[in-house]
Amino acid sequence: MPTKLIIAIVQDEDASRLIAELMNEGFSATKLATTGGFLRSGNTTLLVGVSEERFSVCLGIIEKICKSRRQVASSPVVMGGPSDHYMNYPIEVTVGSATVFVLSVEQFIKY
Ligand code: 2BA
Repeated sequence: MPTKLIIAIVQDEDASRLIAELMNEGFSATKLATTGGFLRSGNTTLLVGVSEERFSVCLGIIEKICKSRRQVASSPVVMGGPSDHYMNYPIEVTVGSATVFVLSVEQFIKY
């Protein structure tokens, strides 16, 4: 019975391996195709309902599989002057291995 909901935002490159490992270990997961607000590029959000006892196993798998990477993003800069001119310039950011939210499950119902 899931008592916690793990919402894990991971990089697309890690998503397939992560799902495969979670399935191997008997977890159920839902994969959502999502977009990061800052880079505006695709990432993957997984919803995983887990029991109290299996919670740390799931977190351990996420930590083991997901890797942080450097990515180049294009950031708009406002130029000076009377007109509203924008110029894009590349910036490098480190995208974390996984951003994880943990929520308590109030009810779990399957019809
Ligand atoms: P993005 O929003 O595309 O962000 C990608 C990376 O860009 C971030 O990696 C961070 O290194 C950098 N970044 C994000 N916002 C920034 C800002 N305002 N100024 C400068 N750099 C910024 P992570 O922090 O590892 O985040 C990876 C992805 O996880 C994010 O993709 C977003 O989809 C999600 N995320 C991270 N924190 C979140 C939060 N508090 N709420 C919801 N989603 C979050």
